[in-house]
Amino acid sequence: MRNELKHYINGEWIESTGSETIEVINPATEEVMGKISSGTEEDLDKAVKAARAAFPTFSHSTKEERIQWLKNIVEGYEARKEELIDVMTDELGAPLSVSEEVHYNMGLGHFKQAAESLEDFSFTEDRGGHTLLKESVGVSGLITPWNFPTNQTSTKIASAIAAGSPVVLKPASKTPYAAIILAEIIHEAGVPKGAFNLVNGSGSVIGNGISSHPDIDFVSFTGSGTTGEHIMKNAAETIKKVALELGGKSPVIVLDDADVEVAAKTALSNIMTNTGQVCSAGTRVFVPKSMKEDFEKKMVDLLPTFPVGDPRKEGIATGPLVSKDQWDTVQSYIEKGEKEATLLTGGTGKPEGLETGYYAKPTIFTDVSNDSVIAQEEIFGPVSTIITYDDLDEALEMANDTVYGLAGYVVGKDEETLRYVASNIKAGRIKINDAKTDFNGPFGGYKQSGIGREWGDFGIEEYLEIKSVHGMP
Ligand code: TAP
Repeated sequence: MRNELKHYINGEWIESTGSETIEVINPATEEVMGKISSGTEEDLDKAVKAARAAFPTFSHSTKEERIQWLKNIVEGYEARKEELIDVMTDELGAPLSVSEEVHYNMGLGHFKQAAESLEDFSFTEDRGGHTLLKESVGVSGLITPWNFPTNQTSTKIASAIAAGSPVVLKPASKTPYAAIILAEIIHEAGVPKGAFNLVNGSGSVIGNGISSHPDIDFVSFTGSGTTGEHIMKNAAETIKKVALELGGKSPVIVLDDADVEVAAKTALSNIMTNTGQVCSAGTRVFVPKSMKEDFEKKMVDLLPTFPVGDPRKEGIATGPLVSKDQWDTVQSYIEKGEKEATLLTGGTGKPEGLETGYYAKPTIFTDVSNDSVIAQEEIFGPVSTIITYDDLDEALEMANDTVYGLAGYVVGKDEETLRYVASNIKAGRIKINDAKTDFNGPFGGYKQSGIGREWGDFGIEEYLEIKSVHGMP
């Protein structure tokens, strides 16, 4: 049992002022893997006070000091690689290979990138008639979800350190252990006391408390739209700056010159990686009518190349969903889909032989209408929807006909058409064919997918205020 009942406040691990705890469940075994303490408002208050006290010095730390802290974190993070991989497999159910290649690497990438971005970052700029100063935004509250335990926390923490903003982090209570290891790494890295604080607990107490705390200046939240809306309303009371990274229902546009196999693999990897629990997942696949039968057949034929099963077993690509709640949600969408569209493969229930654990059947719907529920609402599971089109502009119109705008994918060959699609999808991030991810590429959404951008130099800007000085001597 992994019982971690302390919070990290002002450079120390301290007991919670309350006695309540939250159980953490391993989604592959359905067993309790440990407990965390359910923090109180008093705990949060202590953390905010520590961050506030750290602010004057931390916000005036030099670029060189911040780069050194980030580099120390990178070193500590690498030293604890096996542990991080192991814990994310247990708390999230991510297959060991995914814990390493996706989760571990993304967390590492953000710390490395922040150090690199800082090298060229200017906190002072002479703009002719005035001088621009970029100063730390103040105390930041970070609220993170369970689907990427190191990625979501690391991008926020790395940017905040780079900007000299002290933080209070509340990680998702379903996946708190990777964040606890991160706190230990940050402690060892020599980050000044009070500059990083971690308070575990529920969204309704600690998350809610962060968004309404009068002494927090900025809230950076990643998670569901409903919670995002709640946070924005709370933050309005003290006119806090907010950054929201919310959901998506991103399109994959398959062009008529695309290789069918490459396109089918792209569509599958979008719903199978992290069991489809990815805000930027391409879950609406737009396919030319002439390609429909070939594409459907390829998707079904290639599905076994993403084996579902025990995340600790070698060769497994897709693990269980994170929780019973998430499993129930996915089941209810599959039920809806069976009424709205044609079920190509999958369906409700658990895959054969995987009765224990929150495993869902990878499910593909075809003959889907873009205005159906399964094409408009975020499912957050291994469910894909195929929508056919006659001409590309019609596909783009449907692709943009959503309240979301987080990401978009395009698969094909003609360069001019690829550029045309990339500039006409209304979303914050576009991926063309199998392009590699650049950690300096801003991440964030148009429309109801959010406000603000994370990652790299744009991520650092979120934790800064802008001041114009006229007549600087
Ligand atoms: P949320 O409730 O939004 O959880 C995200 C974070 O917000 C967690 O740390 C959570 O704490 C906290 N939180 C919950 N209620 C809060 C409140 N009233 N005030 C402030 N913070 C609060 O998401 P969920 O329930 O875990 O997942 C539900 C759905 O959200 C999923 O099915 C999926 O569609 C979507 N989702 C999207 C994303 C991304 S990356 N866009 C990530 C996760 C989920 P606790 O962990 O203690 O509840």
